Amino acid sequence: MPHHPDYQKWEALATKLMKGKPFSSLQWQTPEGISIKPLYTAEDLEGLDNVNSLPGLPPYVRGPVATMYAGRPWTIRQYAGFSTARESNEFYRKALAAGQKGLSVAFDLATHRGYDSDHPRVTGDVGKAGVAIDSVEDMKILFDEIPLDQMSVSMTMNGAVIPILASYIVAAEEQGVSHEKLTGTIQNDILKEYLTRNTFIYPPGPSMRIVADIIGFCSKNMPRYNTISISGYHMMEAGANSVLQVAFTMADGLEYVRTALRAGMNIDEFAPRLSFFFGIGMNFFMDIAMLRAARFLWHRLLQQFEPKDPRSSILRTHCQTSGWSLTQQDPYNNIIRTTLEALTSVLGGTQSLHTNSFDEAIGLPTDFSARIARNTQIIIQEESEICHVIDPLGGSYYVESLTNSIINEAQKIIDEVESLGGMAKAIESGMPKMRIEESAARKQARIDQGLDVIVGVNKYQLKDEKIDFEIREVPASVRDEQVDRLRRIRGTRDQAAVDRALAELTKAAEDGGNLLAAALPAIRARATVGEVSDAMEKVFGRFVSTTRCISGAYASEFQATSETLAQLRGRTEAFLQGNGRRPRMLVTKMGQDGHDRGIKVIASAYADLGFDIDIGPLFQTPQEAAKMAIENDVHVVGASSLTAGHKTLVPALVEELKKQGGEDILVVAGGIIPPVDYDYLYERGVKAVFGPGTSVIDSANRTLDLIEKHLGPTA
Ligand code: MLC
Ligand code: 5AD
Repeated sequence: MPHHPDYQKWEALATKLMKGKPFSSLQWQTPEGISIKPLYTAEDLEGLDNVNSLPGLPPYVRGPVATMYAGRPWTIRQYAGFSTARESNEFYRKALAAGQKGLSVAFDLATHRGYDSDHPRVTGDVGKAGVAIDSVEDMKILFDEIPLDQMSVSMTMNGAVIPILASYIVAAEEQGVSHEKLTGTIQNDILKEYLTRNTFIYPPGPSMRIVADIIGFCSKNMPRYNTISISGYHMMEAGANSVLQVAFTMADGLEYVRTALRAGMNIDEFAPRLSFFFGIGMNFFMDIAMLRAARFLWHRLLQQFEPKDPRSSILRTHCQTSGWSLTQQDPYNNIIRTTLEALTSVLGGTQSLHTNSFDEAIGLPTDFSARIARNTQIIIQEESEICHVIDPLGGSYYVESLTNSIINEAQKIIDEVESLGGMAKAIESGMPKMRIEESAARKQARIDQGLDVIVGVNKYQLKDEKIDFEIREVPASVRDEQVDRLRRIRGTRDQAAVDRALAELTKAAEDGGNLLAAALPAIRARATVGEVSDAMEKVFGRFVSTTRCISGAYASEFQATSETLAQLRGRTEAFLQGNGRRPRMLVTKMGQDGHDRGIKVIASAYADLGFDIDIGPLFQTPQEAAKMAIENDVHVVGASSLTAGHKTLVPALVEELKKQGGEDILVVAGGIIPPVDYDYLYERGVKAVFGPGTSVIDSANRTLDLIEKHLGPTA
């Protein structure tokens, strides 16, 4: 019992207020499995080794730099990109003039997956979810009038990391900026792509070699450049709770360190330029503690490699507020959510921050929504006076205790991963993916029961939803522009020089030469992103992932008394009796969109509810999805789209079903689909659109209604 002199007095007062309910009923069990008490006192700090350090000194809990924001605030670094390089460049320059401090490039999915804009697999993706870059000519336009020796630029690129980083380096050369002056970050974190984000190109082995080649080239030639951004963000967005996020991110980090060591580098040559990236959700104190715990853990974990340079074990990080936590319903609420998450990031001591726009669940940021997102940070930085004191929550009974709990819980998971042989092996075993998907399914079940509140979605809903702001739409003509430019580039370059350089790159892929160094001449000669990717694919092949689905997690999170669950299970059982088989659905993601949290949750929840579920492999074309639906004899196809491909790919699926003799199969759609596009889809044969925030129970009931109506009365 706490030995505060007044503790018993407090307990007596509190017990009286409980009116007979046990005091323990005020304890809250977090999704991470941490038990939170209603009150923390000085006793909770006793014996904790994360308490009482100083910023800039080991174990760095209080921050990586001695003066932190008192000396220099975090970098306001908004992630952005859409349409052509010219349009994105204009957007960047306006943002910088309005107070943004660093750049962060979002590429389109065609670029991510190493396809030129004229490739037949990417017709629905060009310029949609980010900027289309086909060659160094596009890259030069992207940074037109932005001096690359002064501006730090982050590029979120993992799959096509060799041609993109090479294009950036060559664009800088052609600005007169030499390699050693470049400052910025390349994401270059391939492990989490196999786990969640899905923009891989090659199999894991060669991909890890690419990571090592980039770390090797940059640590020699670009000393100010961060060679990797080890990312937990995408795991959080896929459903990981804070402990899972930090544990798997640390485990990924260890795998990269070992990869670089195996490639012959010395720990102090590269570790100071490893950087991190965390996603920040709505559990305010949890994620403040998560960032503090991450710094502690990284420092402790790095000691096994015996670094001599103190910078080698300092964790520096970028943070982004959670996109998943934002809603399509009552969307101005998102400004408040993002403000809270921004405060979490700042009180947790981030080095760089992206704040999401309030139209997140509807489309890409417009000038208006981007201004509010940016100003959220500027107001915290310049109006709130928060920056004057370093780690202001250091010493807080609750925050320190929570920091310690996260350290301990995360360490257990890191140990588990280590016992499987490290993160690469763990990913092969499927363990991290299953944990994340289970966490996502449980979260959805809590939301669907109203246990976790989302204002405007499962509580305080608006009767009348109106969108009274502009929505960004990228026109399909962007693809034509890119295709035109590609044709011009291919028509004016020295083709023999391109062929020679690409052959050299293929040779480097075969015989172990540094791939980034080998790609530079090809990019200088105007080889395209797709051609450079292909030159390596010849040797490495293209990776095809397998899709597995967890079961039981959604249903088990429901309270035993839940009638909604029982009612729906009764319906699917009755369907089975009446039709001789269960309602069967294929869930598919078409185009290059790999955001699969939605389909995974739908698949595992629907299966728990009594549906037969097929999951299509990632990156299906409409033709492939239709063929699979017909072969599997499904009643309905659920197409999920989060990256603006819905207007091309979903109607194409309806057409393909007709063409291939599957006109009896219904099509429903879900994901980030602006309500203004619903009618467009209905007119083209889509039977229902389930926007973000739809309860799975509701969508399952409505899907079953559609199937039953379509089949007519059963005998
Ligand atoms: C910092 N500095 C100080 C200081 N604080 N100097 C004196 N006093 C202080 N108080 C110095 C630093 O040492 C550094 O110099 C320089 O100032 C810049 O500070 P920084 O803290 O390193 O900030 P920054 O340059 O912004 O770098 C932050 C980072 C980096 C290390 C986290 O990796 C980064 O910018 N990451 C961004 C990643 C990103 O944008 N990702 C988007 C993903 S979106 P020096 O010389 O030491 O460097 C995504 C979505 C999706 O992934 O899925 O598509
Ligand atoms: N522009 C701005 N933000 C983007 N995001 C993704 N693509 C873009 C883009 N092109 C943000 C969203 C998303 C997260 C992964 O990154 O907030 O949820």
